[in-house]
Amino acid sequence: MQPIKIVADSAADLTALEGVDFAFAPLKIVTAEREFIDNEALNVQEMTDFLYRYKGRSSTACPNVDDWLAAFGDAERIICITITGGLSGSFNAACTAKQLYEDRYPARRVHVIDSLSAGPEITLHIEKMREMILAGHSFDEIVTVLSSYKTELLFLLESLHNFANNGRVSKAAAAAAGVLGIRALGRASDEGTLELLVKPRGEAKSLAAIVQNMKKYACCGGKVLIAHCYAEEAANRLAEMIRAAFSSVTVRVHACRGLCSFYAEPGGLLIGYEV
Ligand code: X90
Repeated sequence: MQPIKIVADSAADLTALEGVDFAFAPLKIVTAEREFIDNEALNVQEMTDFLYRYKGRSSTACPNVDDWLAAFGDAERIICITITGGLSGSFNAACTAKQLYEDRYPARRVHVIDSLSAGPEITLHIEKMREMILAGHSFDEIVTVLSSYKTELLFLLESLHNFANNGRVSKAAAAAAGVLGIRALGRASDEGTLELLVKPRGEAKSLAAIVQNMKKYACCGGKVLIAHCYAEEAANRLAEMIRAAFSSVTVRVHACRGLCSFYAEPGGLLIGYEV
């Protein structure tokens, strides 16, 4: 059987994956003064500090076709997952790379998945791929199982400034929802865009609202991954609340890498879970 490589972009918050062939294509965080490549060498703390002080415009850029081809390397079988195509060009670039790759090497196969999400929801799908590869499943079996692997993403953001400034939500919509500079809880919509749910006040109410919406949006007591942007304490507190609310969950907490930190902003939490 052909070995299978997992390829993602840096929105998955993973720089390495044990026991399987893995590579990722980094996104970039761009300012007039400095550009940050979201790879394993990025010092996220230093980037966040710089952005906090920086008064100019900042934006992001998705991997281009060559970045994806570099991540594909020379693998025979590739399963590739991207940040939501609803907010980024990453998925389109990966699809173009797949076409070129398969034309150039007719015996090779690339399956590209639009996660319609970001951060820990992508990580869950990658962990599922990894488990299946290690258990010896075939490329086709893994692709089939993944297509019906159901997960959700909730996010608690301190501000939507970087989304609004980059046209990922319209300024008018953000202003109408009253979320500029205000904490908002939302979910990744079925189209892979931001769906705002509530504007909770204070940390206790915010964390309670997350648990409440996990119930509403079908948390099944399986795996939960919490990614935080400089909010480790809140993330750990939330993990305890989730363990208390759902029997049989396994909850893990990790820090966002560059791209997710840029959009989540300090204080932000992303919660991916199985449904
Ligand atoms: O430049 C680019 O192509 C990247 C644009 C990325 C925009 C989305 C980043 C999301 C980061 C923040 C909260 C969760 C959002 C839910 C997505 C549906 C994570």
